[in-house]
Formats: sequence, structure tokens, C-alpha cells
Amino acid sequence: MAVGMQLLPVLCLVLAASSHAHRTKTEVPPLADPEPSPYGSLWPLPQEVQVSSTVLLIPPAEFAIVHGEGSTAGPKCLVLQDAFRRYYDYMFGFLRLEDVPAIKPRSGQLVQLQVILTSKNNECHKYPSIHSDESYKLSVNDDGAVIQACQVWGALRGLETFSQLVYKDSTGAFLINKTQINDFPRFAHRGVLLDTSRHFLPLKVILKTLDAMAFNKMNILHWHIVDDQSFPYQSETFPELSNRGAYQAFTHIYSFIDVRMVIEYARLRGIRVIPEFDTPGHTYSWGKGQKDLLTPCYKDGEPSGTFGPVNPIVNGTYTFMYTLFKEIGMVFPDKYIHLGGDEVDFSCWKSNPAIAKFMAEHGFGTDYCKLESYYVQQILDIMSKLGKGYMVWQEVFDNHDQINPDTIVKVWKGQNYAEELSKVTAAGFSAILSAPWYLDYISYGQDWQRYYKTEPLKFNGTEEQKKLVIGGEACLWGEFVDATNLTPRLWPRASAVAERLWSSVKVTSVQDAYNRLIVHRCRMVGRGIGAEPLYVGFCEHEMK
Ligand code: CP6
Repeated sequence: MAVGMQLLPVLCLVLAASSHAHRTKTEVPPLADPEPSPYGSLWPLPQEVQVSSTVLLIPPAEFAIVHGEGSTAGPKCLVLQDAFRRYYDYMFGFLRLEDVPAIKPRSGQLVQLQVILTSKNNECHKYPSIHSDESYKLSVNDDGAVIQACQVWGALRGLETFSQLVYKDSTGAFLINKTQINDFPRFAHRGVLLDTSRHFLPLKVILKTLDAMAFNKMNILHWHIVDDQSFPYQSETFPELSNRGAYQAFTHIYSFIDVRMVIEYARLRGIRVIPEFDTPGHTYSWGKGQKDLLTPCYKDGEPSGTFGPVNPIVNGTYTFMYTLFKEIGMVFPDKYIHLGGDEVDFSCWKSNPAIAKFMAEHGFGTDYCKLESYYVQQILDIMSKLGKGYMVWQEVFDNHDQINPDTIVKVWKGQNYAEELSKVTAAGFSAILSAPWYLDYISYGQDWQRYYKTEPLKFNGTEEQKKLVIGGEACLWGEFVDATNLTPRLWPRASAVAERLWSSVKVTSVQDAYNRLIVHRCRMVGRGIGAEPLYVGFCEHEMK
């Protein structure tokens, strides 16, 4: 376990003389050597920050995080109790107290952080939702530090910010500057997509990702849990799905308890878990455990023995989907389920004579988009019956004349995504942007800068349209990613997306971002996240 060392906002970097030797290969212009940001190592940058030059000393042995007077929360609030302990550890817990220099009490010490929740509806015992309030105010003064938030979710964000303000001097003493912060997210949906079908991801890796997401104030785990390659979700109603569809039935699965553990671990960090059960395409693994679910493909008038997307013309499909989604709706408490709907290959449907007959009977002609529409509409109706909201990939919007107005559309196609955002929002749908943030794509150099510079609202549209963009996601598809390389591929590159989605639209200096992100990345490493380096240099805690 790495030492949980706080870092000086002052950077110690050794820069090789030939630091820009590879410039010709990088896609992004080189930055100046890093220097301390006026904002220290805050990441993502809060909306309003005033850091004073007055420094306070924190004596760890005396320091406590407590429920402040008048707070609507107390020791029964598990989310806060757990967070108090966690953040104390991030700041001081990993060090031996005898290593901290003994300093006589003096003025200018900070010994307490009070957390005050102001709303009666503080959501301590709830799951976060799209309506959760993540705003908070933080003040650090001589007479104490206070985080004030309506709900626990804001308090969690405030605790992360407070922990980022603490640093050490050369003698090992903990310091914090007097500071005033007023903070809230720019976008409500700030997600990471993990894909557990192409490679199984052990629970530990998923939980680590949730830790790192909290360090970056990200609040949605989009769990692309099943796909063509494997079906690791263990269904109680249909156990054969994972018995036959998982890579290995007893080891490479997520049981009910596993899933609940992910959801609770996420809740304690103010993160929602939105599962994706992608249909009718991307379902090859489903066919192994559920007979007659997939469309039999034909060749020369005979069944070829291969299978295509979910078979949309048989009633059994819909009774199965109803029962499965009913279970999923109970296992995953979030209001939303992601229904996929991307990349449906029509060739198998086209080959099947029973489907041709069905198409003729329903007046679909040879327009297979209409058949896809027919399927999608029935699935959406099932979700409405189950009282769930839904998200879909952009094809469901592109290919269909009418979908329910409360559908949330995920824009993922890289080309013309601005135009797509225009269209989706002009039609009145909420949108989530993931197209520019496919982190499974790697290239030489500091590609985080490209993610950072992407402005989600840079598309043609009215103010009303822009309000419909509720956020974005960093996607880490799993074809080339498993437990060995997930963390360094995701972090700190996803941190660039995190700041773009949290901070003000005016926060655009790549140089200042670089100065802060270098330290933030070292902080993540210190907290046990194997985040890759941005460029040459070293982390302070490596010295110990
Ligand atoms: N899997 C699923 C994928 C992708 C999608 N859906 C994907 C497509 C193109 C790229 C990256 C990922 N691997 N189920 C599309 C949403 Cl470039």
C-alpha cells in the first residue's frame, strides 16, 4: 500500500533538457514546465475559490471532523460517518503520528472541521439521484473550518475539496491556507463507463474505480455489464444466463451480493450505478443460456446454425424481457436503466423468412429500422410498466420516428457529434455526451488535453436546447482492458473529463490544469490509485 502522503502544492520536478524532443510526435502542443497553480492542487476546480496567503497549522492528533451544531445529520448518518473516517485517513491516517514534528500549541491552528447539513431531506439514508444536490460551501478560518451543504452529497464533495487543500511543508507539518469556496457542479451527470463483458473485472477493480471517481467528483458508474462476449450478471430468475454465458460460471460472475456491494460502496461516495443491458444487438452471450431468444440466421433457405440479434417477432422474447427487467429493476435501485440499442446488424434479420413474413404483415416493407423500432418500443413500454426511466444509445433516436419524450439519448458516434447534439436536443430529448471521451482509444502524448478542451455545449442550438445536455461520460470499453491496465488507462485521463463536467465553462487554461493535474495525479497515486504519469517528473511521496 502506498503511503497516503499529502503533497506540497509546490512541485518538485526534474525536467530533462530534451523534454520536448518528441514534440513532433505529439498531437497536442507542449506546455511550459509545471509550476504551482494559485489554486494549489484542487481538482476539479471549484466554481468560486478564494485562497488567502494566511497559513494555518493542522495538528493531526488533535484534528477531528465532526457534525456541526444545527446539522440535520448525526452519528446515525452512515454516509457521513464513513466519509469522516475515510477523509481523515486520506489526510493523515497512513502516517505514524510520532513522525509528525511536535509543535507547541500556538495561534493559527486548525483542529476541527464541522460538517453541517441544512436540509431536513438530507438524503442520508437514500440513494443519490439526478436531482441530488451536490453543492456546498467551505470556509477555512482561524476559528475553525466549516462545510455547509443541503444534502450529504454536497458534504461529500466538500470533504474531498477540504482534503485537497491540506499539504505538508518540508518539516512534515500539515498546513492549510485560509480559504473560502462556493461550489456546485456544472453538469448533473458525470460518468465513467466500465465494460465487464469483454473482460471480467474483479470486484476490487470496480471498487477502486469508485474511489478514484469520488476523488474527481464523478457521480455515475455506467456499468456495461453484459455484451456479446460474456454475461457475468447472475440472474436469480434466469441463472442459465450466467451459467452458460459467463466466461466461467462460478468465478467470472457478479452475484446479487457483489452487485449490492458495488451499489452500496458507490452510494457512500455519492455515486449512482446505472446498469446497461444492451439489446437487441450485442447479445450473443445471452443466447447461450436462453433458448430461442436470438434470431436464427439463414443461408440458402436453411438455418445456418448462427444467431443474430434478439428475435423481435416472438412473444417469448417479451415475456422473458419483462421478467428479466423486473428483476434488474429491483436489484439496481437507480431510477434509470440503460437499454443499449446500438449497432444492430440487420443482416441476420434479413436472412430469416419468418421475419420477412412478419415485416410484410406489419407493413414494414423492407425497412428494418421499423422492425428495430417495433422492438425498442415494446422494451420501452416494459420499462414504463416497471416504473423505470431509461437511457439509450443514439441509434434509437436516429432510427425511430417516435420514442417516449422522457428518453435520455447517449451521443457516442465520433463524427458530427455536435450536429447530433443539436438534433437530439431540438427534438426535446435530454442528451449525454460520450463521443469525444472514448478513453479506450490511446495515442502518443498528452491526449488528456484533447478531452479537456472539448466543450460539450459547443453546438448550434438555443439556450433551452443546451439545458437538455445533462452531462457526459468517459467510456472505457473493455476489448483491450482488464484488471491489469484499467486503472492507468482511466486515470488521470478521465480526470480531464471530470473537470470539464464539474467546473465553470470559463475554466479553460490547459497550463493551469496541467499544473494542478500533475499534483492531483500524485495524490491519487498516494491514495492507492495507479494513475499513469502525464509527463516527465516524479511524485513527492516517492521520496520516502
Ligand atoms: N460495445 C458496445 C462497443 C461499442 C459500442 N457498443 C463501441 C463502438 C465503437 C467504438 C467503441 C466502442 N465496443 N456494446 C458503441 C456504443 Cl470506437
